[in-house]
Amino acid sequence: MTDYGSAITDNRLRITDYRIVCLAGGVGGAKLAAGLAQIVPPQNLTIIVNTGDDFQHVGLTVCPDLDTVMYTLAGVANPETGWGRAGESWRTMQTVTQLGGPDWFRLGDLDLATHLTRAQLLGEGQTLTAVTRHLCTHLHIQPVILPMSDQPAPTMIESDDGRILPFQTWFVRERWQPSVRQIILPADVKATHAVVRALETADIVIIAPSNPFVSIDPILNVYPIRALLEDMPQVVTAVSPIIGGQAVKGPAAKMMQEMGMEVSATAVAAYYGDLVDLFIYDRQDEGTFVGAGGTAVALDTMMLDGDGRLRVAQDVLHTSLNYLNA
Ligand code: FO1
Repeated sequence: MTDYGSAITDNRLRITDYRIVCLAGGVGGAKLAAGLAQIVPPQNLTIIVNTGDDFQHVGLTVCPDLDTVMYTLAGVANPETGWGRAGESWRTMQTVTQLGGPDWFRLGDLDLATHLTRAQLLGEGQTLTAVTRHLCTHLHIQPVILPMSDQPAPTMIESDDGRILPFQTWFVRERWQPSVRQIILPADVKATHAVVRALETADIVIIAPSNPFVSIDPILNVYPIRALLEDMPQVVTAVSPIIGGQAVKGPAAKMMQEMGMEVSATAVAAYYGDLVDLFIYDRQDEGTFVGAGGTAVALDTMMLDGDGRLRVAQDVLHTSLNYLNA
């Protein structure tokens, strides 16, 4: 059995020669993307981001996962919350609340500048892809960040009491407490040409340790992304978001319980199935992990700080390159 987890043994395998695509949702995806951006030349790194969490709020188009990835790569993300911007103030929305506006979704003053700029450019007829490129240019972000689609693709949550909730209503307003009966993804959402081209020319596709159900599935649900990964001649690597039976952040573990799944890296590997060539899980689960048929490698996958993000990105890339060139 090849030890894919070892450091690069063959110095012909230079990361800089490979095109990397990362599928990412919110915080976990943004952290790995930030680590990859420190290693992979910008022209060889594309991050495809979930837009199923996007919604209209106070007349603005809010794109939480795009913004979390952008802010993290720009080094301006709020480290406490994991979303929005660092050094934030809240005066505008506090005043909106005093004027009778909604108070359940906290938009900071600096963050509002992003939503205002996005709303203005969308209003001029620019696509979400073009608007994201505009924002990335002004945030001095070099890797390409792509929304999975330029069409709205709202993720809805069916709660166990039969309500169909818009994602942010479930996630923020109701603090992801309503038990999830199922996740409802839109039909007929198409990927942009830029997304298709990035996947068709990728050497390695990395599914980040984001929530498989509300961050990764909404991306795979966009036509023809899942088919492109299934037909991909190169390697598709997934990183488990579940470590030691827990989600590092967010509702993934609670959702797995509510949907009758075992809360484990093993269950995530089985859920992704043969879409994934290489499944990376945390060393904490080495004793209990049971593979799903593909290749699985245990690494230290905790990304607690900048160094952690760099280390995990390096290890995931090296493991993927070893697999690709085995
Ligand atoms: N999450 C919360 O739990 N409470 C909030 O008030 C909140 C505001 C917010 C504003 C901008 C933004 O980009 C994200 C925000 N989030 C908030 C997080 C957001 O709901 C999640 O990041 C994603 O939708 C799931 O990853």
